[in-house]
Amino acid sequence: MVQSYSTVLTIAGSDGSGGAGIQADLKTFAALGCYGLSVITAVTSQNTTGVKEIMVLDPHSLFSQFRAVASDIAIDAVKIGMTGSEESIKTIASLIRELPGNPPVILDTVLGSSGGKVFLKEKAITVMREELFPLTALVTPNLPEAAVLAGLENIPGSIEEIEEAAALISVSGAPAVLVKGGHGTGTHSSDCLLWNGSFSWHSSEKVDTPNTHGTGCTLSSAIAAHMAKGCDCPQAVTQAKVYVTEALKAGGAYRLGHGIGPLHHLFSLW
Ligand code: PXL
Repeated sequence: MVQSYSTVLTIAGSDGSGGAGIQADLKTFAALGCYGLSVITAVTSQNTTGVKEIMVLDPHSLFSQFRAVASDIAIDAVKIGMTGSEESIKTIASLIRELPGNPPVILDTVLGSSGGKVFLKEKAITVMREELFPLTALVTPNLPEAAVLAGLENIPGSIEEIEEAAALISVSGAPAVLVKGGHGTGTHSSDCLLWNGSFSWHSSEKVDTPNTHGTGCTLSSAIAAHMAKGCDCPQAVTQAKVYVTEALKAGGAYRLGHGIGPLHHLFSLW
C-alpha cells in the first residue's frame, strides 16, 4: 500500500556544526517520524564556540527554493527559525500566504545567538511582528526575546510578568504564544502557553548538561513535527518538551568541540 509522509518544512539558517538551525531541525523531524524539507535563509559560519560570520541569502533564492519544494510536495507544517533580514521576512510572509492547505506555522522568534550575535535589526523585528505573526499558529520566544517583543524594559521573571509578556505579544498579532522559561532560574524549565485565550504552564525538569546548543531550534521543530502529525498546540508543546528533555539528557554524555555542544537528536536510534 502506498503511504504518505507527514512533512515539515523548515525555513531557517544553516549551522555547519550541526547543533542548531536547519541541521537540528531536520534531525528533529526525522527523530519524530516526519519527512523534513528545507529552505535555507542564511549560511552561518559557526562551531560550538559561537557564530563567526553570517551570509544572508537574497530573496530570489528564498523564493526559488520555496517554490521548487512547495510546488511539488504537500506540506503539513512549517517551522521558521533564523530569517536573516527584513527583506527575507517579507519574502517568507508572501510565500507562506500562497501555501496551499494553510498548514500550521511555528515561528521561533530568533533574534540572536545565545553567544550574543545579533541576527535581526530593530526594523526587521517590527516587520516580523506585522507580517509574520498573523500567519502563525504559534510563536516561541525565550525570556529575553519575549521582553523585546512585548516592549518590556526588564526580562520577565514572575508568573504574572511572563503571562503579561505573552499577552502583549499576542495583542501585537500572534494568535498563540509560548514563552520559554529555560533561561529563568529554578530547577524546572517552565514554559507559558497562551492559546485560545487562556494560559497553561508546561514544566519539565531542567537537565544539568553543558550541551544546550540548539535547544530552542529543537523545541520549535519538535512542536511543528507533532502538529504535522495532527496534535493541537498544547499536545504538541507537551510532547515536544518530552523529546527535548530526553535529547538533552542523552547529549550530556558526549563531548563535541570546545564550546557548547549539541543535544543528541537521534537518541532513540543509537
Ligand atoms: O538558536 C538560534 C539559532 C538559530 N539558527 C541558527 C543559529 C542559531 C544559534 O546560533 O546558528 C542558524
